[in-house]
Amino acid sequence: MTVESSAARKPRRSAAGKAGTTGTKRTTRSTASKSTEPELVQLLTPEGKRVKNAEYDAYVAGITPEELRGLYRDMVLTRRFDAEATALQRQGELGLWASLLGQEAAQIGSGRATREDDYVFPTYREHGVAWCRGVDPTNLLGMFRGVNNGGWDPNSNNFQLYTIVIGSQTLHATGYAMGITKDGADSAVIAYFGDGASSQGDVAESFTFSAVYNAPVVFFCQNNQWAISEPTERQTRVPLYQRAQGFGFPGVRVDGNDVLACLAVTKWALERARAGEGPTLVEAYTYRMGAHTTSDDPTRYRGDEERQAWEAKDPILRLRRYLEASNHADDAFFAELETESEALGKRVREAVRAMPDPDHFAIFENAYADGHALVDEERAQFAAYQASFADEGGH
Ligand SMILES: Cc1ncc(C[n+]2csc(CCOP(=O)(O)OP(=O)(O)O)c2C)c(N)n1
Ligand SMILES: [Mg+2]
Repeated sequence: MTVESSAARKPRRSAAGKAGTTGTKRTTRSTASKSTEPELVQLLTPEGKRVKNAEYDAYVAGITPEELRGLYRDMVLTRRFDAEATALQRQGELGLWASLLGQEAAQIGSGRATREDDYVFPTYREHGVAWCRGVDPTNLLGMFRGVNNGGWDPNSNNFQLYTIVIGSQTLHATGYAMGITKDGADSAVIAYFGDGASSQGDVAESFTFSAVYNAPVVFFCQNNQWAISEPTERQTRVPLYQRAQGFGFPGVRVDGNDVLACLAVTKWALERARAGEGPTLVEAYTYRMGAHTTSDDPTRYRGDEERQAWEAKDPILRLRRYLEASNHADDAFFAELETESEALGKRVREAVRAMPDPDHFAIFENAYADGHALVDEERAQFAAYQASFADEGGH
């Protein structure tokens, strides 16, 4: 298998798509200033008003009230699950948790845009995308409890394991996307990463490779304004979506707190990929409402005013306003969802507490297929350490 063959690959379908393969005509303002409101694709205002968009309306034109309620349900249940996980960490049941609070629209919109046969490469924060892919939320918690090394079979839902090595999954996604074109597959790949990750060499390399090999991959960057304590200004002097232009593929900035816009833009980008038109960079402009992880204290590096400004753009609230104003959901729907949320919280709590502790020595078996002298030494050291606890009986 040579990489040259995919470079010569022709678009699999001749559909021209809506955009060329270069340029950033959708969103044109060029400023690194955070104080300037960025130009972005928006279909629902923070007040829940539907606004027309000539380029992207078509991608959500057929959406039914039931599907809109479904998006709302996805976001509410994801937020509930996330809150439960944060609480479980505080209660000592999890070692760590990375909350997605505030990013529900970016994740549910993009996640629901994927097709079953598409393949998803997440970071460690994509709990909403996992939900859309059908990964049971309780499975996300094993690694954070320290009882397993992942928690789900990536190929069951085409949802890779969480990746902590910042940006590395964009290379995995690119390689995978180059591979599926050789298989003649008509599916696409989506790689999630953050604003901080955009500074990693891996991300730049994946942009180069995917562009020159015309790989069917969507780079979905959730710009949540922070990389732990570093603001986006420390990552880039231009809006992130504009980076794509230099690599020769389109970049779009979408309102990451608008689930409809995220759905529409991601559908467009995935369709481009499937049609053989190569990669797209989607920058979902959003906000990390909580701490980076439960080990972080954001009050040390950012003020309350910023959070308050973003609370007014809450992704769940704006869809609720739209559903209510358009009579697409009644009180009974919201009440039932509240009951369902509570049941989910309870199920997650119980599942976590029931997770069996792993064999303490299993970790040594996962490093090398055929063993290694250094690992043998470390295993022996660990065994001696364990044995030093008399009441533990050596384990
Ligand atoms: C290669 C690498 N460098 C550094 C880290 C430590 N680290 C963990 S999360 C993080 C910030 C990531 O920020 P961003 O990409 O914006 O994603 P977010 O956490 O905001 O979702 C860093 C530097 C890491 N995990 N991997
Ligand atoms: Mg970030």
